[in-house]
Amino acid sequence: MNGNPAHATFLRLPADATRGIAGSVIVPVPYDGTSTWQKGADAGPAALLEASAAVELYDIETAREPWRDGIRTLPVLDVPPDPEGMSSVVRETVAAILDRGELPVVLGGEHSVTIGAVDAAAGRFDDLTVLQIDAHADTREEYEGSSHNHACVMARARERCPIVQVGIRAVDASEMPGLDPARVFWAHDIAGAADDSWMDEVAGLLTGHVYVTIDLDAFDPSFIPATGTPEPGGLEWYPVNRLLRRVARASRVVGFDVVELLPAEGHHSSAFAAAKLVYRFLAEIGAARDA
Ligand SMILES: [Mn+2]
Repeated sequence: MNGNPAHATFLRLPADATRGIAGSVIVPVPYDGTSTWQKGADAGPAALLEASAAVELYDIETAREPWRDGIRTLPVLDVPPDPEGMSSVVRETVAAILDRGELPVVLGGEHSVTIGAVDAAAGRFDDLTVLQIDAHADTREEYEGSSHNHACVMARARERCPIVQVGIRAVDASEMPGLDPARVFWAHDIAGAADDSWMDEVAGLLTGHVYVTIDLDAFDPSFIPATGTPEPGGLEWYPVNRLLRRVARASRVVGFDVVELLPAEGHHSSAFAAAKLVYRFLAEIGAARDA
């Protein structure tokens, strides 16, 4: 490997490390235009990319080196401040990646960065399902004057395709009538589950093509505290990894995002966990395609 990328890259891979391979494309979107409580998610992509330099390139669980499948990192996406304009830029960028047969991996930024990515994926795949792993349902029709607020992400997604929601433990009363109990996997039920059979139910609801959006606040704040809205009672590391493995084997994952990292002094473990999560999911997707 040689060559020096002009911008921060995932795993600090040289820009030409896997030239010519149609692999995955990391899309950093440092956007924080609509978040409602703690600000700072715009610093998320840079913190994740910096932490990724410390991720081991060998993945133990799949016995693979996923970077060999090809991982490119785009320069930080230049987006306008309004969420609708930002969503258009993300949509065009992700659509171009999908057109090349590559796998987009969007790094937030706050959760509204997902809207454009889902738009692009739903435009390309008729049988898309969006799997959301999140503490929040994010199904408000509108919030603080915008239909593209981060609290509205899944309301926009379900206009395009079926959705499945995992890890949910914070909703507004107005959202409850619109949630489908058969497609919501509440955090308190997951915490009390005797085994992983709920993951089979999740996989059973998916269609041939799946886009996965991972809000880091889905995880328990005891080990990922650096998010904008940390909710207690979150998911643990290994169950989520097992879920991602099942999803990658049950369906074709056409893209995913990891959002809402809000870097905080003394909490670099959160950025590292986010980086490792991206690499682990790429490992599972690659292993499923090889199988
Ligand atoms: Mn959330």
